[in-house]
Amino acid sequence: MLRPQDTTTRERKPLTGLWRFALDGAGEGRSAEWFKGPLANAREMAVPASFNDIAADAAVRDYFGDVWYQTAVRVPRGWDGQRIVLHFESATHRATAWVNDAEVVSHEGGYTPFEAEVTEHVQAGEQARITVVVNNTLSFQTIPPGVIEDTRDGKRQRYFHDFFNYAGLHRPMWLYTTAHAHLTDVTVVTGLDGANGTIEYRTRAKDPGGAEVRVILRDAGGVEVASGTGASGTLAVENVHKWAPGDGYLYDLEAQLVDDGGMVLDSYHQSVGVRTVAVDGARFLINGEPFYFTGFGKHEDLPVIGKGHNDAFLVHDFELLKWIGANSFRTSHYPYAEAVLDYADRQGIVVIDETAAVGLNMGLAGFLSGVQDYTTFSAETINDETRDVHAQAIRELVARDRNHPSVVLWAIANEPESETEAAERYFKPLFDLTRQLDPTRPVGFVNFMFHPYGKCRVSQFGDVLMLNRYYGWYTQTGELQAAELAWEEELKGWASEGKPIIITEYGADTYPGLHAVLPQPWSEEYQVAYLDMNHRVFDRIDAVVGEHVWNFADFATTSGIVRVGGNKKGVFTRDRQPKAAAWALRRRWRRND
Ligand code: GCB
Repeated sequence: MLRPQDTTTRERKPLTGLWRFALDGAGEGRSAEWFKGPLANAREMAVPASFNDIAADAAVRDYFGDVWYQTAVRVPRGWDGQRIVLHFESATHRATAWVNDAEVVSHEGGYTPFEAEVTEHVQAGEQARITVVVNNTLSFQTIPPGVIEDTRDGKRQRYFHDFFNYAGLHRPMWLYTTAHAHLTDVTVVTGLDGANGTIEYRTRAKDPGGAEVRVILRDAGGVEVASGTGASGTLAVENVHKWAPGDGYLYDLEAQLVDDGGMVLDSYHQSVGVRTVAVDGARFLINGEPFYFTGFGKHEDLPVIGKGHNDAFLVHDFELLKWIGANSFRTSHYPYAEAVLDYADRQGIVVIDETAAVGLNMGLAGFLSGVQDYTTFSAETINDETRDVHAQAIRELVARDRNHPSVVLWAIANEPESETEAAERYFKPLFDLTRQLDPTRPVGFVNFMFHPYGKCRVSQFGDVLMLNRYYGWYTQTGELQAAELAWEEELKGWASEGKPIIITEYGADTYPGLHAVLPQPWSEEYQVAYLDMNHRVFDRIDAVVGEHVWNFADFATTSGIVRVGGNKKGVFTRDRQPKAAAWALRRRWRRND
């Protein structure tokens, strides 16, 4: 699937704005065919946004089940004779859409795009009614998983991850056109040979007839530097300007479908950053040079709009990354909006790209939200069907993000159970699948502190070890010396495996404005002392090739006695004000500036 764009042959129209919106608590909308007319009893709802915090209403915030969105759009007059497509950048966690009375598409999974051709259901110049039913329920067969439990107060959605289950239409939606003969896919793989670069490209097309593919590569100044013909091929660039951390240099590859008469039927632009990624022993190499990750696990999480994409915060967050000296982040715990990856490409920020497979660990469940006891992997809980859904989530992530130079590593799950044979059986095929889909990037998963060195049975499959550790917070709380000893001991064990280690999470909840002369947990001083302790350990172990503090900013979670107004491990508050730790990190990460 190609992302909608405006080119000489394609046009798009955003479907963002205020939509009609209704909860469907009784679950009757589908059988009552609510899509067949104006939604009754609807309120207005912003798109893109999570619906949960927009209404000041607990019934909306904690709702699970079907919600309905509807808008009317006038199809541009000039679109007659074109192929017209309805495109969703995401719908969390699943959706079905109708155009006028016709059902056009359904999709499972809350963070990847989907689309449907709607040419035969709309008419240029006329209005079309678009209705979408979005469902946010989580079960043991969804990624991420969850469960509905009976309580004295009725049914409740529980889940096993530590962030609020924001839902809705979080990202932009589009109507767009292509010609009937059109490109359906463009893939690029880049290589380096000394000062020269190579770009292998592959294209696919639908109904091309006799048309042929032509590609033109232009540099950032728009000057043509290479060209080729054929559905696939390799372009060479002499004295290539590499994409590198801190230098988001991009070429533009224009792929065209050209008919016998030389007419361009379709034109699509793919940005290309020429770089290589490799693991060599315990080193992580970008362009053949050792790379050390500094940065954060983040969230898509904002006041009012929840996981709604917002360009102002996108730019602001990257400014803060630069201010603090971060060169990278992880898309914890789901694929982020495509605009985020595009921006990371342009800014030269490195990304660890993660699926939404978070919370496949019943050991954690009770701790976070007091849910009942379950076995993680069993016929009734996480099973083969879940793995199929997980595999599909990996396929869609790789298909969506494989052309981004910023993405250097796939994280196929966060903190799953990994000590058991069942876990080993569950994960082995998913690692194989990821490597088959993308042989050019290392693959890993993020290991949980209670499946430590010597016990984990899944890390054997990873090219890189990614560890989340909270010595001095969840264990040895307030006892940083004891934490330092225990942490170094475990890390030395991992280092003996000879793989690069990225500390994908370490952090301490910190209430902004709480101070203590003798650093006490929750104070700003403790967060600084805790990070210093971690850094002393990392600096003593060569195999550590990265440090991602948990978290960039405070974020919303479910209620629980371990959370005070959400998770407070942010180095910035939820509204992006620095805690003392932000200044301390800036001193460490920018010490060579
Ligand atoms: C973790 C999880 C993350 C949590 C964090 C915490 O290990 O990966 O989702 O928010 O710990 O703060 O407990």
